[in-house]
Amino acid sequence: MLVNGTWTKDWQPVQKADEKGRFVRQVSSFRNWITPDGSAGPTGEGGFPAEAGRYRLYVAYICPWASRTLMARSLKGLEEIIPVTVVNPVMTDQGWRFGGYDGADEDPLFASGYMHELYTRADPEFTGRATVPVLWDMKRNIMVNNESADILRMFDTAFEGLVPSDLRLYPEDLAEQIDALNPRIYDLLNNGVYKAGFASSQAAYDEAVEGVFAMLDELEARLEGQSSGSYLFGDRLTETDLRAFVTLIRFDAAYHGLFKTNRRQIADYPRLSAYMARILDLPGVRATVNMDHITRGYYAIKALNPSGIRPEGPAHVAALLRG
Ligand SMILES: N[C@@H](CCC(=O)N[C@@H](CS)C(=O)NCC(=O)O)C(=O)O
Repeated sequence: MLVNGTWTKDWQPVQKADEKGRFVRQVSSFRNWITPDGSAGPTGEGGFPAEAGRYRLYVAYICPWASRTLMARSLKGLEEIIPVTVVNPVMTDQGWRFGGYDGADEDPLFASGYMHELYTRADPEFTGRATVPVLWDMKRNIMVNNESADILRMFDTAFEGLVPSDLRLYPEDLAEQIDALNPRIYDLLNNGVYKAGFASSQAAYDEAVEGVFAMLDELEARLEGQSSGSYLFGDRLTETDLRAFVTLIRFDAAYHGLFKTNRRQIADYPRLSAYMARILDLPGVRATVNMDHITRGYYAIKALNPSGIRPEGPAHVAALLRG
C-alpha cells in the first residue's frame, strides 16, 4: 500500500484484520461526484459536470466492486461517453498493474506501470490501498471518486441529459428499501465471502460463512415469494440487483473453492440461479463478466493459493457464460 505517497515494502497481501481475525476492508477516500451541472454531490467537492469523453473508469474484471460500476455503465448506455481501462487480473507486490495479459490495457493517460501511480498523481501524499474502481477526470487530471457505490449512483443520474434512459437503478420510491437491503447484502454476502476467504481464525471464518449462507437463503426465499422473472424488488432492476449479481456470478467458480464458502453452490439454489442468468442476459451485462480474468486473478492470490494453480472450473459456469 501507499504511505505518504510512497509504495511500502511491508505490503500485506492478506488484508487488514481486526483483533478477532476478521477481514477489514478499507474505506474509500476520493468522494467527489459528477453531477449534471457540476454542482457538488452528496460528498466531496463540485466542479465535475457531466460531459461526454471527459471521465475514464479504471477497473479490474476480477473485482466485484469495479464490475458493478461496469454494469451500470452498460445498462445506462454510457459506453460511448465513459471510456474504460482494465488492469491485469493478477495482483502484484505493487498492487494492480497495467497490461501484460490478454484483455488487460495499458494506461492510456500516463503510461503508468501500476495503479498506485494514479493515486500519487491524484494525491502525492496519499496513504492507503490503491483500489479499483477509480473514476478519473481527464480534463482536470484528478481523481473524482474511488467508491463504487457512489460511482453506481452517479452513473444512474448524472448523464441523463446526455444519454436519456428509462432505467432507474435507484428509484426514489424504492430508495428506503434499497438503503435497508444494500448494507446487509454488502456485509453478509459481497464482503462476507472475502471475510470467509481472508479470515485468520476459525471463529472468524465460521461467522462469515454463516452470514454468507444466511443471505443466500434469504435472497432465494425472497425470489420464491415473487412472480417468476422478477428482481429483488419486483419487476424493476435496481442497483441492489447489480450488487447481488457480481458476487453470485463469481461464487461457484471462485469463492466456493478459494474462499472456502462451500456449504452450497449457487447452482443449488434454483431461483438464484435463474435470477443470475436473467441478469446476465440483459443487454451489455455479459461483456462485463470476464471469467478468465476472474479465475486467473482469484486463484493467483498467493496467500490463499501458493501454487497459483487454477482449477478447471465448474462446467455449469462455462455453460452459463456461453449463454
Ligand atoms: N470501497 C471500494 C472497495 C474496492 C476494493 O476493495 N477493490 C479491491 C479489488 S476487489 C482492490 O482494488 N484492492 C486492492 C488492494 O486492496 O490493494 C469500492 O467499493 O469501490
